[in-house]
Amino acid sequence: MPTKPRGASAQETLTRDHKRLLYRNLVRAMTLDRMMMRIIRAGKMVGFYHEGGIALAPGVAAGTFLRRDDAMNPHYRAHGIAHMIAKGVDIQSYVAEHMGRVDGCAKGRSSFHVSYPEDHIFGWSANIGANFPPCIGYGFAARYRSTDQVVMNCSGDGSYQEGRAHEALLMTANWHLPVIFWCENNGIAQSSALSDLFPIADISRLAAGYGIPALMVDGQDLLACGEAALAAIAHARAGKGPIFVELKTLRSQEHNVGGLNNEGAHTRDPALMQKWRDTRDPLTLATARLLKDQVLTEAEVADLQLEADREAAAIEVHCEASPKATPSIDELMAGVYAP
Ligand SMILES: Cc1ncc(C[n+]2csc(CCOP(=O)(O)OP(=O)(O)O)c2C)c(N)n1
Repeated sequence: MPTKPRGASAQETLTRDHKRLLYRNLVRAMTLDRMMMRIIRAGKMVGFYHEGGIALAPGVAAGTFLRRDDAMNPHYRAHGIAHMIAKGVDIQSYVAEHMGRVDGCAKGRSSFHVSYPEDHIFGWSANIGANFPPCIGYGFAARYRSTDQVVMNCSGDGSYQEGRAHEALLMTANWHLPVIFWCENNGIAQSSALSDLFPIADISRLAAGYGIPALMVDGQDLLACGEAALAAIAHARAGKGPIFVELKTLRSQEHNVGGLNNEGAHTRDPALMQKWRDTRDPLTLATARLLKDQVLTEAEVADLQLEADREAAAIEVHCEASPKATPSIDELMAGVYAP
């Protein structure tokens, strides 16, 4: 059993349909992540991009089993593509936004600082840790209104250096709020190794200090991530308060493309990153497992990849055809709040 519970009682089992859905979402997420890399390298993207690479299984699992009315803060890696595809967001408007087109979800004005209120995805920012205070509010609102909504609060290990993270752990625990702390721990925060930033290797051990139960899973194992998501959602939805899930994953490329820390500035050994790509790719691992367990056939695997390739190609064509955003000053100011 890849999921190692620590104080968390909820255990859920994935059905055959769950496994097929997780797999399809991972194929789509990894295919669209590669498309985003093609677009930025072709100079067609506004702003920059943080490639997901082989770290997208946690994001897929985080979104796949949520209801539309559950709140989610996606992790910024791959700009939340995995999380949002899995939750059911119209990803075409997201790609158009990155390309500065009028069909974008914010009419091409925001790069990756977006929100999808109708999907209960609250706006997120490049400010690491900014997600924590709103997740307390969403959790409080769910409890105050006596709904069974949950809050999926995704972020990396780097965010847990922020005081706001610890305030959120304390307040959600104290008030028994339905918040899932989904920590995608890739062992590095931009260019700083986890071992230089934390006295402990397992971030989920922080949860015990706040009386919050925790799970720790292999983030390269899609099914383990899926089981953890089911268990965490069941826990929060049942009114048992917050839960912490740490997913140990891998960043097999540099921090971002298009910004200061762009390609060519190596912070990790390129040979090690290649080794991870060769041996720890979550899609390769999930394909082998699901074929062996006869959950999928070779023909279905090929069809799902073809479907994802077609989806990516259609999105790219649509976004290229969408007019470039050239907002007037009045339009630009319309969405700005200044006290
Ligand atoms: C408040 C704040 N401090 C610093 C930064 C610069 N910064 C951008 S990404 C990042 C690392 C975040 O770490 P993690 O969430 O683990 O993401 P990873 O790099 O592993 O994808 C930092 C420090 C920032 N964006 N916001």
